[in-house]
Amino acid sequence: FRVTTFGESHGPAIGCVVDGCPPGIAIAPEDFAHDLARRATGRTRHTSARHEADAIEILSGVYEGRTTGTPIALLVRNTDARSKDYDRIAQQFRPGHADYTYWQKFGTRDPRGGGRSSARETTMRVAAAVIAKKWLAERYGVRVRGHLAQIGDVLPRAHDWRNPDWSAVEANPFFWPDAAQVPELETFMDALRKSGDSVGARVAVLADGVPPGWGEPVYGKLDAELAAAMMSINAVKGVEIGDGFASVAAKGSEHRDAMTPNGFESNHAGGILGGISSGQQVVCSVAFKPTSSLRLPVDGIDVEGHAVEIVTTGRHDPCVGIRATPICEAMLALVLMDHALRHRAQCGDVGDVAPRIPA
Ligand code: EPS
Repeated sequence: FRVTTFGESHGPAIGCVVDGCPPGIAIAPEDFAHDLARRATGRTRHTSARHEADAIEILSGVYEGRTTGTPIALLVRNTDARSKDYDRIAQQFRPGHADYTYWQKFGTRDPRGGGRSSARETTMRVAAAVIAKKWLAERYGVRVRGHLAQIGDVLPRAHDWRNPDWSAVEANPFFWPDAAQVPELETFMDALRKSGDSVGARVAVLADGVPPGWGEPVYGKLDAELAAAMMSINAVKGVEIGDGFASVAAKGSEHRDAMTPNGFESNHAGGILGGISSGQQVVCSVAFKPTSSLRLPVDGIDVEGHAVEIVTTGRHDPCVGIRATPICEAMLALVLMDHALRHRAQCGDVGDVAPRIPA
């Protein structure tokens, strides 16, 4: 199961091609609307003001409402791409942005709205994962869900981050699990936006119902591929599986997850042992850096190497991590579907062995 995306933020369209999808999955353009709207800009004052309809066109791979097994091509047309500023941006490198490294690599770049390095690209990951989420849910009862677990230095108050109140998460623009805290976040974000600055965020993504056996023991470990998938999202600077970096300070006697005939007694490992799913909840948390495009001036250089003061105007997210919850869900679903198919191809039902303890 392989997904490639194409298109630039200010080009005519963005799209993806999904290869290796099983035939027979019922899919229609309307199925994409919910998750694309969760990720989109312009829906609340706390995200970029760019307004895109993000309407999916299915170009291939679906006939009479069902996948055919051939490549699925999905397209979204850009309708609100505008800037007065291409010439200036093309002459400067915005600190913290991919401008400089694209230039060093390619010797050229598409300066329109960040081109490929824009968060716009993630639209198509979310679109592709709508198919994966549907297949995983229908075939295996797997549910992939996420929420914001930290924004700047603000943490949710009392809550179990691996088992949050999901109805609260979906009822506010921050995907925040603590409903009572939402007014505080609104005030925090309003002040941040007015100051012209940005903050980072942590997204938690969880998959329930994953059977044991998905993953590979050495080269294609489930956790290795999850980490790579999350790190491939723009602005991601860290990924943890299970207890992640907190494992450093733990004793082995605390960290190992004791097993009983009735199930595991804990889940420090995050549902993956030796690169293979254990049947427990798959637990992943992802760190997003603060957006670098700010109207606050910063030292930079231009394409001739001269010092310049850089001020980025235009529409930007004060916290790109807010919109990242559906993106992280998407990457988790895509990796899980790939591994489900790989496991089936190699092992068939061999993995379905006794004893199997409950999740
Ligand atoms: C982005 C800047 C803004 C965002 C964009 C990401 O776009 P523009 O340059 O057109 O003002 O709106 O995100 C999206 C359009 C999207 O759909 O995610 C940036 O600099 O990365």
